[in-house]
Amino acid sequence: MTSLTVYGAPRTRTVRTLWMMAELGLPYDLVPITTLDGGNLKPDYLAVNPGGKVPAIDDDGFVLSESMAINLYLAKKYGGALYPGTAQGEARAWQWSLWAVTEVDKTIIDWALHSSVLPEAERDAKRARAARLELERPLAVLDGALKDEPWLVEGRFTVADLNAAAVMYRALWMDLDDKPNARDWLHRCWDRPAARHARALRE
Ligand SMILES: N[C@@H](CCC(=O)N[C@@H](CS)C(=O)NCC(=O)O)C(=O)O
Repeated sequence: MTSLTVYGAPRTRTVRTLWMMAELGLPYDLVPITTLDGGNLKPDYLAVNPGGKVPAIDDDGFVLSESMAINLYLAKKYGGALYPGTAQGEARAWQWSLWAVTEVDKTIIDWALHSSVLPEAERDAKRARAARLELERPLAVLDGALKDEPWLVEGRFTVADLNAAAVMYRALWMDLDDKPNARDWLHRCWDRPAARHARALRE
């Protein structure tokens, strides 16, 4: 019996790992590491992830950080059909995961912070508008990829969808009416029972 530990807190990017864990239905321990009290920078946690960021996992002694890599690893090892079945499908899952963290992650958080999350006095409407504008191209790419397909890879829900939709969590509150394929896909992903569970932990 392997032992799996997740380090982090649901209100952070750890929610991406918690969603995957819920999809897998495996038992795991959650070690609460929060950035609010600086727990992520304490020596005990820096020994797990020297970068001091959450999430990280320990799978029976194999320690891994980076939310996208964690989910790709977990899906490949434990996920069955959650992991694409061909080399091309696998490469697409990497593509969408890297797309999500390089093209979307920071910008969508910036958009969320300055359009709704920060106290009103700290919001910068210009920054929110700039972030939304920057998201236009990646969102159009996503919308186009989903034009004739309900899922990103191999015609079924896989880690590619999970990773991309998890990074796009904040877009659940974005007006995507001009990107209906992306909008419907995002809600399809987050409507899954495992996603709802992770979201309930987060919210
Ligand atoms: N690329 C990393 C980013 C992780 C990340 O930035 N996590 C935030 C919490 S949401 C964190 O730990 N921040 C602490 C810090 O920057 O000191 C991933 O996807 O896992």
